[in-house]
Amino acid sequence: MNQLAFALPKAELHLHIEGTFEPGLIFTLAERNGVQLPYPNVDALRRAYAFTDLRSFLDVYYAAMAVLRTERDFTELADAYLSRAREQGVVHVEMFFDPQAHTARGIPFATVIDGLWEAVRTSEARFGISASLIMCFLRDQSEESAFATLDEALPYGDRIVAVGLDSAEVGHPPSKFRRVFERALAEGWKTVAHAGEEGPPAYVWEALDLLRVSRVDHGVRSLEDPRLVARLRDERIPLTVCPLSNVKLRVVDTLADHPLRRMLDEDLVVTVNSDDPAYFGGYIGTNYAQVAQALHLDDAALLTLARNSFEASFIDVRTRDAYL
Ligand code: ES4
Ligand code: ZN
Repeated sequence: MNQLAFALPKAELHLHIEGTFEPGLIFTLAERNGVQLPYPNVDALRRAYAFTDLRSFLDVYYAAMAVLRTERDFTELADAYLSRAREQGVVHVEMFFDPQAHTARGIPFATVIDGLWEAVRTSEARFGISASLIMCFLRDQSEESAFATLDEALPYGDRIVAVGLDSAEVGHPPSKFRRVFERALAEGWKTVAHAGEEGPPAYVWEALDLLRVSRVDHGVRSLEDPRLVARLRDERIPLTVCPLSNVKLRVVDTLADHPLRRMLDEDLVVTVNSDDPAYFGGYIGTNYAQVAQALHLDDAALLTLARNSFEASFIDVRTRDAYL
């Protein structure tokens, strides 16, 4: 076991809090809230984790969320993650949440953000992990729905560090949300976007040029475009790569085929993250350990990944420099 992979202090920058929902907690909340899941028990749910692509994962991911109903549910979800993250070396986390996946089911925006915020605001004191929230728009929903979500978030502006873009990528290019992101930037939020996971390099260009992203989530397909690689390197635009996710969703065949080492060799500001760890086979320390083994990364490479995570983070500059 690679001790350094777990012990290294690191920032987790690509984590969907709804993707940390473990089967045990899913069924506890289903029972407490009287919600019937389409799976009879934990074993049946786990058998549904044989994904063939992003869409097949998202179907299960959104189904499980149906049991999240109260402010307390959202607090317990985030607490369950935060209370375990330190053993993975996490000292800072910027967590995504998907408000539209909840408001579309009739859960008020305030329930979601108040519940998550209760965990996030007390995380540093309780667990020694600074935490912040990135609000994602679902790209397979309309621009109008994204604008409505942005409006609902305005009263909570200072609880949100950035806005992002996630869910089914192909057919929903960043350009669809150019005007939403312009408004978010005008409101003072930073921007990020999933791009180049299943979608082409053109989507990464759009995320940079139209959405003005501070970093690219996934971005692994950027390697298909040498001009894009040069741009990412020259402007030191970070990529939040999620190796175990890429294997589970068949973006790559095996970890040994993962482009992470090539990305490091190209001097890209690449980071390693866990995406939806309850579904993809491991949290961030496990991601570090498994890529180290599969790609023969030495301790210096792991250190580079951890340093990159702080450079790529939205931690305020003086706190961040202490980690670098
Ligand atoms: C996601 Cl792996 C991934 N890709 C896109 N959207 C997502 N939402 C949660 N996990
Ligand atoms: Zn993701």
